[in-house]
Amino acid sequence: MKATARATSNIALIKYWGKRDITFNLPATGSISVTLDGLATTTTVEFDEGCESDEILLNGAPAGDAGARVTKFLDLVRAKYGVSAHARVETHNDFPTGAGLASSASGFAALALACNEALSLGLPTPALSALARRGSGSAARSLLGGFAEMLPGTSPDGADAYAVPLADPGHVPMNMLIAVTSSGPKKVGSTEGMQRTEETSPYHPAWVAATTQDLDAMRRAIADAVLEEIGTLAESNCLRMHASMLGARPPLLYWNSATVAAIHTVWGLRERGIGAWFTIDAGPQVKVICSPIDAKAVESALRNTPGVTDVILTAPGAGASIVESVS
Ligand code: 2P0
Repeated sequence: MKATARATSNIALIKYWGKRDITFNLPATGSISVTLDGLATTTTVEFDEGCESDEILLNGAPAGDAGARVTKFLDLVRAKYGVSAHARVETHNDFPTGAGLASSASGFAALALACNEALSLGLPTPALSALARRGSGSAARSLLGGFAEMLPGTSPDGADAYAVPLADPGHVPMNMLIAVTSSGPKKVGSTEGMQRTEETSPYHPAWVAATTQDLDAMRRAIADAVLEEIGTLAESNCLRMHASMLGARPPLLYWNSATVAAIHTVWGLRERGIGAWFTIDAGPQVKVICSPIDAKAVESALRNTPGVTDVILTAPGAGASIVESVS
C-alpha cells in the first residue's frame, strides 16, 4: 500500500495550450515533448484506512493550494478504482515549483505511477498516461522517456488521449540548457491562462491550426534526428503560443526583462554560427536546445546574460520509474 515513484519534467517542443474538454482535461491539440534527465519529482504515496483525510507534504511543508489539486486527483483514483482509504503523500521537487519548469508534469506523473504501484492497479502505460493527464495535461508525457507525443484523442472521456513514444532519449544528440530568470511562482497558472486565451484571444483558432501543421513537421524532424529543424520548429511554435497569449484580455505575458535578454542571446549565438534555439513555457525561464558540442558556449553566453540567475544543463532522459514499493 506504499510506493515511491520518480518522474522528471518534460519540455514541449510543440506546445499544449488549450483544451477540448475541461472535465476530463482533454487537450485541444496534440503536443510533442522531450522528457529531461533532471528536474525531478520524487513522490511517496501510502494509502491507510487509519488516515482521516489526505495528508499532503510538498518539500517538507503542508502543500497548500497544490495540495487541493493532489486531493482532487486522489478522489478521482479512489472513485475510479473503488478505494476507500485516504493517503499520506510526500512529494519533493529538486527545482523551483510552479515557476514554468513543468513541476505539475513531473509531479502528477510521479503521483499517478506511485498510486498505480501502491494500489497494485497494474495499469498499462497508455492508461497510466491518461490517468496522469487528469492531474495535469503535460504530466501524461512525463511517464515516457525521450521524445513523446500527446494524442488529443477523439473519445469524449479521453480514453484515447494519452502520450505515445516517438524516439529514445539518445536518438537526437542534444542538450537543453535552462536559463533561470526568476524562481518565484507565476501569477497566472496554466489552467487559468489557457482558459483565458481560448475565451478571449482572437488568435487562438490560428494557434490551433498552426500547431496541427507543426506536429507533422516535428514528428518528421525527430524521426530524421535533424536538430536544426527541431530547434527552428520549437522556437517558432513557442512564439506563436505566446503571441496568442498576448492577444488575450487581460493579456498574458509570462516573460520578464531577462527572458527577453536571453532570447537575444540565443539569436546572437545563431548569428555567430552556433546552433541554438529557445522555447519558453508559461513562465519566464528560457530553455535552449543545442548540440552537446556547443553546450559550453551556449551555457557561458546564457550565464553572461543580464538577469539570468542560474543555468541548468539537462539532456533527454528516461521516463518515470518506481523507486521503492512496500506492500
Ligand atoms: C506544454 N504548458 O505543452 C505547455 C506549454 C505550458 C506551456 O502544458 O491545465 O500544467 O494542468 O492540464 O499541463 C502547462 O499546462 O496544464 C503546459 P493543465 P499544464 O508543456
